[in-house]
Amino acid sequence: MQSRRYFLKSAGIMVAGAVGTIGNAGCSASRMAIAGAEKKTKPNVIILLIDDLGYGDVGAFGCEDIPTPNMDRLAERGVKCTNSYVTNPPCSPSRCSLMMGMYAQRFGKYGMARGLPLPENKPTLAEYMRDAGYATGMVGKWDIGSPEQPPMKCGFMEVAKIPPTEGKNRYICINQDGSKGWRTDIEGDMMTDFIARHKNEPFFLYFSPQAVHSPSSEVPEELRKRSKASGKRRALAGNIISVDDQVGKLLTALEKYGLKKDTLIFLTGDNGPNLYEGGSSDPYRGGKGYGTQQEGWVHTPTIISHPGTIPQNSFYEGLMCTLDFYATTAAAADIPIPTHCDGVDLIPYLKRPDLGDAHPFLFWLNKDPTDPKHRHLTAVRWKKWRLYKHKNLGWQLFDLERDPKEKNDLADKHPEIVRKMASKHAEWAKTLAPVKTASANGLPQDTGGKVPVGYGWTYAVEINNKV
Ligand SMILES: [Ca+2]
Repeated sequence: MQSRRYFLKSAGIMVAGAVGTIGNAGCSASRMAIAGAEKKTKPNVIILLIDDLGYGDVGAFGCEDIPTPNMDRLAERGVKCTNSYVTNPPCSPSRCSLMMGMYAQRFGKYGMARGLPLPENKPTLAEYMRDAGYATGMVGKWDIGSPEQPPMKCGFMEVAKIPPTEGKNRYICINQDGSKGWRTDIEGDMMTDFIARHKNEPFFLYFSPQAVHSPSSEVPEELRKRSKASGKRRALAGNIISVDDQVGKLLTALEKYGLKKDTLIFLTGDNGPNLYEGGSSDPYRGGKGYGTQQEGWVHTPTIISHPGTIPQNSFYEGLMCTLDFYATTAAAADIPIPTHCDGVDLIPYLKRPDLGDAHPFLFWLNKDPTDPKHRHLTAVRWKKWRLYKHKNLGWQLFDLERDPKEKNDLADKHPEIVRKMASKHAEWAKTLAPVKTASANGLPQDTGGKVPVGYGWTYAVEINNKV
């Protein structure tokens, strides 16, 4: 079987050869040929993917009880995206679809399906950037692909090892000198270490911390006491504040190295807030846990910043999703958007919000038979409407502008809108691959590629030479 690495070499040639015919704006075969010579003009790209971050849990999006001054600062130097979505909730499918830039159902992943491989015949975003001459690094949680697809084999040249944790804790770690460390802090330090070492070349960094995934019970009092949140939300608030501290470290590092204008940053959540931890999707309803049927499970707080290139202190209300990060990153690096991508380059929309929705329609279809039923989801977004299929009552229609909490079902009042949106969903569903479950394919259930445990970095070149 052809290896991913070998395939990519041929895929790269294929893409370069196709440039002239697909005619991407701003990209030409001659530019591709001299890509090495223009290295310094290519922007760095950083994706900050925060686990279970709720729309109502960030100051820039209206949260009042948890201070997030650094995320808010990032929003001030960029665009707040107020209708940004995850099309494939929750953790694993969300990350797989982001890394491939395509609906995960196109490769058979209709739900968690941990262990199901990423397609071998299409480059991941990291592979694509690596092959375009970028230094690629990853810090944090992976939860993508099969056991044979750790990040080092999916395009990341450097992967931060996960420090050993104390007992069954997820956040309280043991440092090399035996002292205790806070995982989010350590991840933030690895992020800035990567930037320090690659500041003189274009880099692609994927920062995907463990936070703010449960359990927030490990959050120390010095973090908890920095918010006004109360009840169980107080611990979660400490977790969010710790992530915000890392965003602060990042912004300081970029300023220190003079990279502020040379760096495109995306910040978003991998799915909505964990309601059991006190997370909020306000003004919407729903989230992870008992709110998976509502808007809040998939509507995430997204900030995109690239000072000097896209507007600052601005907002974009059009429909968009994390599938767009791949296409936007490729376009920013001045390389063609691969044909497998379902996403679009967002930059023109962020520059000119009057262009409207980046996607006329967005679709959801979670139906992995090995997932709990509450995680099954069929829905469509179009203009201000959300069409959602209730398991007993059929299609329900909500006007999210007037009714963000989805209390008034308007399906009977607007049957023509229901028909239109439902038929678009059916058309889209016909283009997808059949459902694949991890276990039915003889794959280990609930596993996937792993990040090595230890201190410092794992280098892909070492791993791949061993195989
Ligand atoms: Ca998650």
